[in-house]
Amino acid sequence: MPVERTEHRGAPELHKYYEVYETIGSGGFAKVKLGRHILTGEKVAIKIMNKKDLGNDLPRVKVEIDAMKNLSHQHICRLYHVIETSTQIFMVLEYCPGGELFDYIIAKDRLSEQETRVFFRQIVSALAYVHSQGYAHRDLKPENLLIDEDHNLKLIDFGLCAKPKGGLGYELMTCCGSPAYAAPELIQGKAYIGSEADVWSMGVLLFALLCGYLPFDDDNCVVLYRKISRGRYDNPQWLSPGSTLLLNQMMQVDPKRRLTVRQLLDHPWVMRDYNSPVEWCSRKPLYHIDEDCITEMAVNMKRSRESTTALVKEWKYDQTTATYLLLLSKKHKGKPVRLWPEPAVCDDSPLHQGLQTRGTLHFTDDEDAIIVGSLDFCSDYIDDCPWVSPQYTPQRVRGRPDEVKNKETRYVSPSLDKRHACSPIAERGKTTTPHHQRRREKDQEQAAENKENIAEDKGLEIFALPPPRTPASTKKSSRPNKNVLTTPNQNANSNVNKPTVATPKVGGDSAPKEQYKKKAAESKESANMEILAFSPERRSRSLDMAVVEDSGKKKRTGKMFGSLERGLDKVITMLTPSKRRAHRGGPRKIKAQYNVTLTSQTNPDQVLNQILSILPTKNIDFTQKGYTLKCQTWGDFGKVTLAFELEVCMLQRPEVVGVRRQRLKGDSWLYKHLVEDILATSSI
Ligand code: H91
Repeated sequence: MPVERTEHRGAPELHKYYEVYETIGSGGFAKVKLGRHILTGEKVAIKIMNKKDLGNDLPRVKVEIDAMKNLSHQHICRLYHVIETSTQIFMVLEYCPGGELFDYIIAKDRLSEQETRVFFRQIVSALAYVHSQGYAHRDLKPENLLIDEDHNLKLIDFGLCAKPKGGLGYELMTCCGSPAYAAPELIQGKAYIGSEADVWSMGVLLFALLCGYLPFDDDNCVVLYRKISRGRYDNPQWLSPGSTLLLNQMMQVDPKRRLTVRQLLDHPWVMRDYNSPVEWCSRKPLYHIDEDCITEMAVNMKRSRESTTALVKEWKYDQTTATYLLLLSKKHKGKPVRLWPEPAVCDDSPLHQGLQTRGTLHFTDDEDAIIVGSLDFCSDYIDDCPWVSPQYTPQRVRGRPDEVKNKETRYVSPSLDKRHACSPIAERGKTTTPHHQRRREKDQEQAAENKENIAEDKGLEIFALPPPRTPASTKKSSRPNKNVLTTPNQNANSNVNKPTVATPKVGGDSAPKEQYKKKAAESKESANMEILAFSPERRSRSLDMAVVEDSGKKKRTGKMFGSLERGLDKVITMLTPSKRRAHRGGPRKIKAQYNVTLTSQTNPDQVLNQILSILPTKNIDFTQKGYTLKCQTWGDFGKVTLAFELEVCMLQRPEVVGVRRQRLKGDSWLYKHLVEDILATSSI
């Protein structure tokens, strides 16, 4: 059976060490997939780039890789491994299940001053460190800050960063970054100091956190540039005098009058509730080698501790680096510092072999996939973003279809793994010794305790559900004007003036964070309850919620790292036609979280048709697969400006239709406005 070709096919080096799952996002010429490092069992994000597609952007990737190798900080996404083939580059990165800060902001409309402060201190911490290492980031925006499983921020995308040879005090010339966040001196083409430009962007970012929209915004670039150059923006009335002052000090047109990051560290606004300056030093310095990790690796590699240490210290960003850093990360999370003690299959050293008896998908040279273990969501693996894949020829659907179509075009067939002929599926399972099995089971139990359920991790559980949307945003509207949607929402942040954060412990940045985590959980519960109480009118506009698929449906919620043996059975079952057909009948059943807009309707086909009739009026191209619409908008030069998915789905409680949305490509704010517009005009 044919399967869709994916970019990482024919990258044995990657599949040797990682299980590769579904696409979780894309950025520029990169596609990001969820993966698992086989030896440690840790989840990772794999950024996949095709050298051919990169073209002139290839140097940017090199810049990013070099920077990320040098930067090791609690608020910077960690690079673990770089794999380069003749055609592709894979960057294996720290996995941040919370997704982008941008989505978090728009799901909540805007953040309270207290929550903003928690995040802002982390941003200041990351930037102070980046600058201390001689770099300027130059592309600071909420899309480039990810939320990890502990609700901490991690800075990403160092492709535009600069390290002036003579130090950060030296001027730069290249104008880069996102215009809305760019400093006046940068857009005017003047020479500028990277760190000063970063402070401006941090000001714009701070404004976006506190307000939920941008201080300088316009569809017309010339007008936007003029607004930025003047540096004038409106302060909404809900901003406290302290916030207004700080924003003003950061968004000073004259860079010399702007605050410096050093000044931000102990700024009164930043210190409020903490009474301590931001800690910016790295808590993860690479020069400190962890003995526990070395011991575990030495045992696994059958090497001495000394030679293992020497190997780690080479920092080659290979399997050794990845194994060490991921073991260290396990240790920091309180998990056992343990590697999977797999028996060697084809090689003496499992560390260098990486091939495991557990679930993984391997591809043979003739492009057929073979399933070698447990994956509850292996169908997700092939469920890629079609337009990113050059081989995919979508059937473009225009206008209003009469019926819901469901074309299942991709299929994974179990076949013999030719490449690893020495370890066919069944035998692999058996090669595990009882000792290994026991240890693995124990680890799996522990992993389960540690909430290793992938469905929970996919950015779904750690988020606070948004507070009920304010009348301004819940109101049905057919206004196509994006400005209306970005109009400052006067009431959204009801807790701005009601501080809920007690004075934290001195000396830590995470002090009020704990309370936010708690609040997040509470808010999630209360928001879930609240849906029931919403009027249909309010429900339809109310929640931007993410999706957890109905646990009854196996697709995404199965414990990915559960029993191998059971998993193998499931894979086979899952691929049987009957099971797939069962899925075909109607829309997916999901649990409402965020990234899902609830409607007041109960008929999914009606909702789908309403959306389908609106898309052409907004010049949105789309391909339809069942209840999922993969949408695209095009720019003047035939380039895709936005790509996103809308999926009509059924919610359980209340039993109404929801629309899940996911941005895949393009400007986040544009996407926010457009999707809100589609949903508002669809009168659902
Ligand atoms: N944007 C700028 O969508 C548009 C979950 C998710 C989880 C991730 C870890 C690392 C990266 C992305 C992750 C991620 C790009 C990562 C790191 C670096 C980098 C890039 C990605 C998107 C791409 C997908 C991202 C979010 C940002 C998700 N993503 N969901 N862990 O350069 Cl250093 Cl491109």
